Amino acid sequence: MTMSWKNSRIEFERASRVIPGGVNSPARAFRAVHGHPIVMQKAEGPFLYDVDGNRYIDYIGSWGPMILGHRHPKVVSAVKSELDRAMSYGAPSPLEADLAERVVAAVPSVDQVRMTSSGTEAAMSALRVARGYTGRDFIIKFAGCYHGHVDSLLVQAGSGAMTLGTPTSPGVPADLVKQTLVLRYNDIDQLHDTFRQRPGQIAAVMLEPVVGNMGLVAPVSGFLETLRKLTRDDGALLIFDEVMTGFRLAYGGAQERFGIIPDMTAFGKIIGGGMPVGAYGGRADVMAKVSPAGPVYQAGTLSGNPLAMASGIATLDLLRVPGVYDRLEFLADRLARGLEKAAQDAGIPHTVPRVGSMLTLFFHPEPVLNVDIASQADTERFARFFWKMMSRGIYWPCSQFEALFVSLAHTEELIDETIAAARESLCEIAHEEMSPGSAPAPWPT
Ligand code: HOZ
Repeated sequence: MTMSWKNSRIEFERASRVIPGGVNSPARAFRAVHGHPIVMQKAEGPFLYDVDGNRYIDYIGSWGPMILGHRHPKVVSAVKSELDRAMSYGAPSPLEADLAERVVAAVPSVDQVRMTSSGTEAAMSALRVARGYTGRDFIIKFAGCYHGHVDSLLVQAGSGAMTLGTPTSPGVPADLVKQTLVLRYNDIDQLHDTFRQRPGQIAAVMLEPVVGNMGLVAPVSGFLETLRKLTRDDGALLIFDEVMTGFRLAYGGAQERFGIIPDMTAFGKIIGGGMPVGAYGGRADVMAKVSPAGPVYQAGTLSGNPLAMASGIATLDLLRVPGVYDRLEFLADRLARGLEKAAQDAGIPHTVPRVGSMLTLFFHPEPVLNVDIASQADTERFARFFWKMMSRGIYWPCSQFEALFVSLAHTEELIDETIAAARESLCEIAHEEMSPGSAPAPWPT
């Protein structure tokens, strides 16, 4: 367990002089685990390589997009051949319809789709279209769900905002947030109450149908069904944020897996295959409101960028190979069960929720149904575990409130190596906790 992170520290210090906090997104800052980020220089298949030459089995996959593993040869070759033609047109290219056709064919609720450059843009735009379509202003979101850094959605948000203790960010106008109603995830009674209290006022309910941003939290039976019924009866739109779950939990996303058809869907991550892409889509009559077909304005200089489209198309085509999702399910199940057994044997309170190839090892003994329960997890124990895994070459999400992503590049052997590392780490933690202060802090100081 002797891993040097000297060059990472030097690079991070250099970055910190010119970039706020040394990172271009707070979720990767490692603050909750008391260290500095590990700075990467190469990624290949299931592995990341840092600037000190250390290799890691990667369970973040760039926070979700790398479902095939890093640099799949067919994706690389698709991007390279597009690169020989153009980097950006600022004009339509056939690739945009090629990717849109794939999304429309795959996702049950989507008749039309508009490309953006990020998931944040997709969520933000879907919300504007929903308000434009319904002529209503109120929206419902759920505490602990994260939909990017959009003003009206950055309220009691999960992911980095929750990790860093700013779930509702300064800089978001109080007046704007008055139109955001924040409810408890999985609380069916509260949903009924809210729609009863505000009939005909709610433009949209936006949620992660399976949450990846407070750790992995699955919907309880009846939650999505109730949401569908209440929104439909009220004339509000149901928007699924499938930025993480789209093309991951099934080819048609969470909506295919759970059989619930929303009115609109936000995408990101996998549809760009690792390039900066988002998209939002939905029913034809709703999407008819989007400019220039309709009056709701939304735009983007790099939207539909040919390199990003080529990467997304190649990725989606590789995900259509029969057996792909069964394989992901098998690998992730093996990992979840192995982690559960390792924690149980070490006597560490835990729960390991999993849906498809997303999972979280929560240091909490009860099922995690919402952000209040997630917040009770032992984040200090998590921080110790995180660094013990890192020093064993396992790149784990740097917050208790993020999910692990299993890819098709992982193998049974790598999963078993990960479980063995977790077993050793958890046993060490159990031992150290019996004689507090006996072991040095596992994070780089
Ligand atoms: N949704 C991602 C993590 N939960 C975002 C990563 C980021 O904010 O950098």
